[in-house]
Amino acid sequence: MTDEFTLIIDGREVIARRGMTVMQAADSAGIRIPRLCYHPQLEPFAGCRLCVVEVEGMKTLAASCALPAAPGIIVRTDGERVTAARRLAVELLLSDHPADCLTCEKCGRCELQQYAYELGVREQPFVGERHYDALDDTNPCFLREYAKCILCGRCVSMCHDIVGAGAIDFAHRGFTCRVASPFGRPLQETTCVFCGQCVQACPTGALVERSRAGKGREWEFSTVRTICGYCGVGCGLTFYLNHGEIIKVEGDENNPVNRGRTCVKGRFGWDFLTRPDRLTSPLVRKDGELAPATWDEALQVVVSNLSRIGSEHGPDSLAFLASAKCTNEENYLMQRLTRQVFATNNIDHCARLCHASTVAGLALAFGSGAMTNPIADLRRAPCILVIGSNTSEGHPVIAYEIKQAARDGATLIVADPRRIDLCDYAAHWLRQRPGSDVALVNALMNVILSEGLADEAFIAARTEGFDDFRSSVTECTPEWAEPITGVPAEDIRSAARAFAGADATLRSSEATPLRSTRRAAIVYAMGITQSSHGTDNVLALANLAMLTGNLGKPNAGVNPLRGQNNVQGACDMGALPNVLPGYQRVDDDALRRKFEQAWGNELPSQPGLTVVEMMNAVESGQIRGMYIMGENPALSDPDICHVRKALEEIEFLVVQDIFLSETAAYADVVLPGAAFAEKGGTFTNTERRVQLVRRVLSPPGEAREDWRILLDMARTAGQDFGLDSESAVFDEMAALTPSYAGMSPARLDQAPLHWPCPSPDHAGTPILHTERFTRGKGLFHVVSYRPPAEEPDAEYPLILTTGRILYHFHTGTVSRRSASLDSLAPEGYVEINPATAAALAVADGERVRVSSRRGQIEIRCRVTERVGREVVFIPFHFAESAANVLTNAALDPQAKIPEFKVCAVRVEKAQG
Ligand SMILES: Nc1nc2c(c(=O)[nH]1)N[C@H]1C(S)=C(S)[C@@H](COP(=O)(O)OP(=O)(O)OC[C@H]3O[C@@H](n4cnc5c(=O)[nH]c(N)nc54)[C@H](O)[C@@H]3O)O[C@H]1N2
Ligand SMILES: Nc1nc2c(c(=O)[nH]1)N[C@H]1C(S)=C(S)[C@@H](COP(=O)(O)OP(=O)(O)OC[C@H]3O[C@@H](n4cnc5c(=O)[nH]c(N)nc54)[C@H](O)[C@@H]3O)O[C@H]1N2
Ligand SMILES: [Mo]
Repeated sequence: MTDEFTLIIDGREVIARRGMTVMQAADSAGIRIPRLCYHPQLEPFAGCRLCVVEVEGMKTLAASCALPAAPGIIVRTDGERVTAARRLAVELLLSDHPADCLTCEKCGRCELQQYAYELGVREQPFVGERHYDALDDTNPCFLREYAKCILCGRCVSMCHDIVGAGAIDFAHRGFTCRVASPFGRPLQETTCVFCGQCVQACPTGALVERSRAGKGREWEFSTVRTICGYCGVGCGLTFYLNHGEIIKVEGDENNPVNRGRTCVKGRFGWDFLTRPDRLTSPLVRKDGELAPATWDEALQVVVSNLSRIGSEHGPDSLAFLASAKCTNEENYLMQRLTRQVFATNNIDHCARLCHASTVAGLALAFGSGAMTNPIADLRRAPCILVIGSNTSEGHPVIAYEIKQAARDGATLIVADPRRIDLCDYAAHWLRQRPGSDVALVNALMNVILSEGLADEAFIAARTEGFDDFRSSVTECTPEWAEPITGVPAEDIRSAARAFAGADATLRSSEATPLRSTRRAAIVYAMGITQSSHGTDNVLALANLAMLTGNLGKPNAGVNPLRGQNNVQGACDMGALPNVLPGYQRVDDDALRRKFEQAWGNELPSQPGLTVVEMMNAVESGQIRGMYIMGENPALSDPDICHVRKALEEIEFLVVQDIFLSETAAYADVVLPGAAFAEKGGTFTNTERRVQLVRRVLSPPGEAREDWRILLDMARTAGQDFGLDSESAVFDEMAALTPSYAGMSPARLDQAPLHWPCPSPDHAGTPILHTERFTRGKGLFHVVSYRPPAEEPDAEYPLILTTGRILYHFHTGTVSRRSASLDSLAPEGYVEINPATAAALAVADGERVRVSSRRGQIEIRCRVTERVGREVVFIPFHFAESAANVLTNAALDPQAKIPEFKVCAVRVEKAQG
């Protein structure tokens, strides 16, 4: 290749590429140059002087981390002069460094200690004034001891350049220079998001995880690499253990998804695993109370009750909820148990509350409903539209990529009713009224069409249905959309131009050669899907991507961010009422027969009920027995007063969980499962990447892996599946699921793979629809704006929208049991705009009553500009102020997803 050249390092010929530094060239040749301030993910800081090298013809030594490699130069990385300079650098650092290596937490992993050892620096030769900063232990995640800080700047760069939090910086100059938060305030009072990237990057003992303190020396630890159990990003984590105890967690630098980064939950939110209130034995209700029982007894009680109900009232009187927290293997077994042993298709899971509209909408438009492009594509996308995704809180590690892209010149468009963190990086922020997305997106497309910005070639070659679609948006001018969405018409116009690549001012093609000005990626999540018109919203976004030719290519696509750690996998595994694994329809005789032959039973052919329909069917007496694995509908479903009534009334309920959840409290039998870190198997992340999960700990007490429980259950019911391990389950599943057919646990142990991966020699498919759509041509749909199911009126004048915060996960069963997460966000709240608060005469921090047609809660109010005047927001994580007491169970007609994002409420000052 033309941009390759050679240079000489330590007498060896080394091949380098244009743009490499001398340090990178040396690294690639296996020549190790010492370094302290350098970090491979960061811009060179060139402050520590440890990486100095001698270059022939240069008078002074040069910092190799910042020195461009050039053809023919002759470099020496060792020798007396270089060593003396390095030794001096280390001596100077040590002169102001506590010599407490023996008791320092980083002993054995401290890079300064290592270089002192290598360079033979035995004592502190310079005696002078020293820093004696007190230990700062004011935050729940990590300790800060700045006397040990060597000002390498890695933590500061991580915080600014990678995470975009900007919570710490260098303060003062000269001797008093130190890393500090603004005005030295506790980190909780800054923009810190407690991701801990600073801790992972720190080369000395200045930053140390709290959990690690006093727990042993680095060389005593063993490590296990696995995948995070929180959200759908699927970050690789490295667990450090000492004698079976978790000491700390770091981001796995070798995982291609996160490359060492994490959010606060992945890094610090794992202590729920060893809480004393974990379920450790099966419980069976006797005389009204849940009492410990043996596994044999519990399994017997479950099977005899479910079988009895099934034979008395028919198999469709039973319903099963699988779990997006569980592995692919477990979800595969759950649907096999449901269909084969209990002979019903009444199986569903939380994807119904989440991306059911994505699965339905994208299947209609493209033929398959998943993220079209990999996460890494966002980093080089010239334009990104984030609509209805609070990425910084829901998918933080993806937000790091988006923020870096924006800093590098990508045009970020945010469409969200709330002023979310990403608005700070956005060139355009469209604050639409909740529930008005179809009007907004149709208006964007109206502008693109009327200004001639559509990708005609793509439309002609790759799509159908365009003409009807085109005429359907001719009336949808920005002026038409303005009163519906609340977004000024001119803002819609400029965002549309930006999305279609017609604002070519910002691009820096030099720095990012992959960029083409016409590409744009769409990122969306619950703001789009959780609507009674969720499928229409998704179809509108699919139209927008096709209209601008943004499919089947890098740095573009329609990217629904999947929520739970394995919600993509639970859908792939057929934990859905209408499809078997691999989206093979239950009512397609040929496909169903394939499974009947493999399993040896006849299978039901009628699609079953969805989550909310199941709860309604309990009320009407149609569903009498229910088996819930790893879901907490008593808190997560809409209109929970109604759900709880159903759970109370149901004849027989089994809950398989790791804690006694709000739902488990209603159960007749509770089965103790194992958490993500206590089992093997696979998770499929939001970008369709299938990754191996590895066991870090043993399940507590008598708790069992969910897959084992499901196999035991089938056996108790007289059907031995003949499977005895996670990998045996995977192999059976892969043989029946074309998109996973080329995968095996052994292959995944080498590297994760994106589905579809149809054969063992197939490399996986990071980008979908490159040559053709799954359905052949992409299909444009006509979608018209319709208002939400419930609109504000005189009695309930405000719009409630609900969602997430960074520190908690869903119903809080795990995150609220993590000491650090709980301490960072101990209480629920309602966000109210200052003008609205003033009109209601409520002040920040006061308790208010929020009521809807379904119920009322009391909650503290947070007065903030994040929401507009007519909108209030409540995070749904807090059982004591549960948002879902208020929400509306109105469903999207196609996807059956409930309208979590819009209902009408009233807010009043709480009495007394
Ligand atoms: N910390 C944390 N992370 C999580 C989770 C968690 O519980 N906690 N859950 C995971 C799961 S399962 C999921 S599904 C994802 C969800 O991730 P997100 O979808 O990003 O999270 P939400 O907070 O539900 O809502 C996203 C945004 O939708 C906006 N919104 C509200 N109404 C509308 C509307 O009508 N239109 C538009 N366009 N936007 C609207 C809200 O203001 C909010 O900013 O997060 C995953 N990650
Ligand atoms: N108001 C409102 N409501 C919402 C939403 C919203 O935005 N607003 N979002 C909706 C969305 S997108 C989703 S995905 C749902 C989530 O709804 P759910 O899935 O019901 O919520 P989770 O709290 O994640 O429940 C998971 C349960 O599994 C247990 N668990 C964890 N790991 C394991 C395991 O390995 N094995 C077993 N057996 N159990 C385990 C946990 O203790 C917990 O009880 O909530 C929905 N509800
Ligand atoms: Mo979700």
